[in-house]
Amino acid sequence: MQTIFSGIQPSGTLTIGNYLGAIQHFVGLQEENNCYFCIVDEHAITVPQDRLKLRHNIRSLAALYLASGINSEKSTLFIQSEVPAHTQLSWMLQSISYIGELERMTQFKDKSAKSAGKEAVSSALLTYPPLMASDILLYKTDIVPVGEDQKQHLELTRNLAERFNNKFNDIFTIPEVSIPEVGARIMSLQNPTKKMSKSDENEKAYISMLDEPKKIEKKIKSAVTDSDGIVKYDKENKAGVSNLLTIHASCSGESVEDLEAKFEGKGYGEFKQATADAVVNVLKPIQDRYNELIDSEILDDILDKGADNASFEANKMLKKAKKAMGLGRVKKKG
Ligand code: ATP
Ligand code: LTN
Repeated sequence: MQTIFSGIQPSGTLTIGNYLGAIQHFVGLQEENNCYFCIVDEHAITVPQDRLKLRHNIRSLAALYLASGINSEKSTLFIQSEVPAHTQLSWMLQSISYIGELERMTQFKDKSAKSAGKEAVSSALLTYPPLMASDILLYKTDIVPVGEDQKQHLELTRNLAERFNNKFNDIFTIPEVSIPEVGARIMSLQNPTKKMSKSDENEKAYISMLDEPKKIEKKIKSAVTDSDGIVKYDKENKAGVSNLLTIHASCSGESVEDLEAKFEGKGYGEFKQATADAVVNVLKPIQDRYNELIDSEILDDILDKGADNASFEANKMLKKAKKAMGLGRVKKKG
């Protein structure tokens, strides 16, 4: 049995990208492994958040994890800020992180470029990766399932773990990254060279997991494609159509080649309609379960239990790390 850890930020309502690139794969992993799934709210505040919206998004993300098939009997589902060991270990890992390596992170560069100059970028955006490393390392994680965009953060996590182990004591497991073959990088519907993101300011760029069927249809119909009218996978020259093919294939279970054959000689109208139907088919049952869970006490019970279980495990590793670094004291006896 292996230990799996992954996290999602409550920075908006999850998109079909988060589902296909991440959650969908988490569900299958629960059967054979020891899984931790985290709502990383402390990562979300590395960019400004409205407090009421953040509160709502945290609860909503918990309900979406469960509605998508995360089973609290098999996995630990918890909120990062409810387990203080994460920020505690993160401080210690910051002390062995170099500013240069943190500044090289693509996510830092992209997100800080969006803000108006360095003054408006929080220092937490820069120290985001050591917090992510601490999420992972606290649980002796073997495998981290994520979308493609997180590969660089995982490499840094491995480097930090090795650096710590070499410098102090060999306590951390070096985690492996796991990236799905299809769906690892769902692109924006409005700009198919950019990844679909739940915090995109243009609502038409993403499909939210809670969008109503009509809205999904509308967004897919207005997705940017090209003018040659051929349904064919060609990421370089037909990024929009290729992205829709990936979404369609991941949702319906058909292969991209089968879909190309099925829509040969047919226009984008028919293809887009079928893509919307495939997405709705996947999301509708999830939305129904979500509505039952969102205001229930069951959700609170699951999150309480998750935080207790995670704290118990995380505190053991935190203690080891403090000891390895020489923090605190050893009590005198007698
Ligand atoms: P934000 O836009 O707020 O930075 P995000 O939409 O990129 O957020 P995260 O919370 O950072 O989402 O990511 C949660 C998980 O979903 C991660 O494993 C990430 O790799 C995956 N993921 C995010 N966007 C996509 C995407 N467009 N395609 C595939 N996987 C994705
Ligand atoms: N940085 C990730 C979210 C995240 C995460 C983690 C993923 C925070 N901690 C630990 C895997 C494991 C993101 O932006 N998607």
